Amino acid sequence: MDHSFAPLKNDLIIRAAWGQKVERPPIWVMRQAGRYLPEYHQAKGTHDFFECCRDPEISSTLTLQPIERFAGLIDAAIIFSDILVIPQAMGMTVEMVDKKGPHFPNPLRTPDDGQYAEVMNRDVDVSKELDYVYKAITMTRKKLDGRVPLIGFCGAPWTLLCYMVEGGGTKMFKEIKTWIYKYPEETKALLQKISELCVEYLALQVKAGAQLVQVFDSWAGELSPSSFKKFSQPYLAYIAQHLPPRLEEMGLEPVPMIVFPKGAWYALNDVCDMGYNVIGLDWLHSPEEAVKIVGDRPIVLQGNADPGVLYGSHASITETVQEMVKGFGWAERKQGWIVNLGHGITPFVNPEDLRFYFQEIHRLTKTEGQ
Ligand code: 1CP
Repeated sequence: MDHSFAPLKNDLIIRAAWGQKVERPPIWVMRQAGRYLPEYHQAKGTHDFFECCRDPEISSTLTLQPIERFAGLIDAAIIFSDILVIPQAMGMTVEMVDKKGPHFPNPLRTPDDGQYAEVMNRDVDVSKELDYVYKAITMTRKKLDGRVPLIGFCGAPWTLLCYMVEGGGTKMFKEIKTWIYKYPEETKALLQKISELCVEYLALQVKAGAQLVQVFDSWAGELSPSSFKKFSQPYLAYIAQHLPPRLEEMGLEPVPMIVFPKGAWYALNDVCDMGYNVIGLDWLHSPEEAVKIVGDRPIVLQGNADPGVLYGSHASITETVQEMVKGFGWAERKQGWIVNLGHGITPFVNPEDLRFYFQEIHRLTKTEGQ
C-alpha cells in the first residue's frame, strides 16, 4: 500500500503531546468511535465486531465517523480496533458477545495446563497476524487526508493478561489474583512476552501511519501499590523504553507515547518517570493534585471528566469543564493538557451532549483574538 500521506492541517495534539505551548488544548475522547453513535450501528450492521476490526474499509469508516460528526471540534482520530487483537495473535480465541463484551472460550487456567506452555512457546509474528490493523491504519490516514492525526494503540500487558486468564470482563478478578499470588514467576514471564509483542505491534502501527500511540492499562486499579510495581509498572516502562529505539531501527521518526493506567492514582508519581510523554488520568484524580505531582517534569496530562457527566444537565457539563480548565491551570500554562474524558464514553450518551462538552471546552479555553 502507498504510504505517502497528505500533510497535517491540524497538528495541535502532536505539538501539545511533545509539551509545547499551544493556542488551545487539543481534544479527543476514548471510545469516540463506538456504540453511542447511531451511525456506528448502521455501518456495523450485522457484521461481527472482530469482522469490522479485520476489514480495513469498515474499520476506517468507523474511525472517521466521530471526525465527520464533530468536524472542527476534535483534534485526533483513534483507529477502530480492540486491545484483544494481541491475545488473538497469540493464538487465543476471543469472541465479542453482543451487549456483554469479550469472551475467551478457553482462557489460561494454570501454568501447567498445557495451554500456558503453548502460548509461551509460540513464535508470534505480529507483522503477519495483525496485518489487517496496519492496512486499516494506512487506509484511514488516506481518508483523513490530513484533517487530524491518527492514534494507534494497544492494551497494557497487565490488562491483556487479566482478560486472557479471566476469559472476559470480571468484577472479582479471582483468576488473575490467583495467578499473581500463586504463580508470580510464570505470570511475569508471560507479561514480558506480551510486552515484547506490544513494542513490535506499536512500531508496526507507526510504520503504517499512526502518529501517536496510547497504551491502555484499564485494569491497573485492581492492583495494590505494591503489586502495581511488580505486575504492571515494569512492563509499561518496558514498552516506553523499547519503542523509540525500535522506531529508530526501522528508520521511523519518534511519536508521542500516551499511557492510561486507569485507577492507579497512587502510582502517578512513578508513572511520570516511566518514559511516556503523556499520562491519561481517570476521573479519580483532581487535576490540581495531578499537576502538583508532575511538578516540573516534562509530562503532559490527558483527561479527565467523569464520563457520567454526559448523562447530566448542560449546567453540570459546563461546571465540570470550568473545574477542569481551572484545575489544569490552562489560562496560566497554555501547555501540559490534552482534553479527554476520564474513561471511554458509555453507551446511551446522546452524541449531542458530547458535542456540547466539546463546545464548552472550546468556549472556555478561547484566547483573546482567536
Ligand atoms: O474510538 C474508540 O476508542 C474505538 C476503538 C476502541 C478502543 C480504543 C475499541 C472499540 N476498544 C478499544 C480499547 C479497549 N477494548 C479497552 C481499553 C479502553 C477501555 O478501558 O475502555 C478495553 C478494556 C477493551 C475491551 C473491550 N472491548 C470491552 C470492555 C469489556 C469489559 O471488560 O468491561 C468491550 C465492551 C469491548 C467491545 C468494544 N470495543 C470497541 C467497541 C466500539 C466495542 C463495543 C462493541 C459493540 O458492542 O459493538
